[in-house]
Amino acid sequence: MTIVITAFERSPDGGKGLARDTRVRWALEEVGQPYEVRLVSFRAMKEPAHLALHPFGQIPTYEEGDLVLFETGAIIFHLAERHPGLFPGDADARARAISWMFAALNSVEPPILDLSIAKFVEGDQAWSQARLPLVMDRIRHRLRSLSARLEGSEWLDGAFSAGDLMMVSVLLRLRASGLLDEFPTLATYVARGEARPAYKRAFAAQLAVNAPGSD
Ligand code: GTB
Repeated sequence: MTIVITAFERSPDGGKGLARDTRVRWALEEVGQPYEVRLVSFRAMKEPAHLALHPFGQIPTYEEGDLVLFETGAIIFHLAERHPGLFPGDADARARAISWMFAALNSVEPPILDLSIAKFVEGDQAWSQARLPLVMDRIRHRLRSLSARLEGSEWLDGAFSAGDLMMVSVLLRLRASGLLDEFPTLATYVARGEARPAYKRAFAAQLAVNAPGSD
């Protein structure tokens, strides 16, 4: 059955791989599943055909026959359950990998999103500059704990898992802020994720769509 995901027709990041289809592409590459991509414009995302797939009118979505999924956490969880490569065989290790997926999405990503909102959505507000140090410190607070836990290990819990895929994907968004470089353990961890052949294939595939001049 052909797997079809959706992605931006043209990502605002110009191919840096920060839009969330990249993490789904990465998971598909890790488990060796071929997939097709349907590109959608910002307008098409809010039209009924796409809203039937994604209630909030966003990307990415995932279609596999009659199954339609949204939310990258759910999509990657589904792939990890159905195919070898992203969850460990041992039941307890699998449960811990799931903890790390949730940690990435619920504990680490929210303060990082706050920074994007503070810069790009609220940036023209009079109070925006004054709030930035506070937002950055909330991120540092999380990164400090994560870095301490990761110290001396390649991955979060033994072998690479969907937990690492999600955590690296979330952390990648910090690179431009310079915050990642304050935590060398995390910067090396992210680089380790990016060095995986599956990540490289996923990155190249989104770049082919989004790089300037790639019409
Ligand atoms: N919780 C959902 C998930 O994990 O699937 C969040 C999905 C989401 O935020 N999708 C974004 C979207 O569709 C794209 S990834 N936005 C359009 C809209 O809401 O109308 C977020 C994103 C967009 C662009 C960049 N960038 O250019 O750097 C980075 C991340």
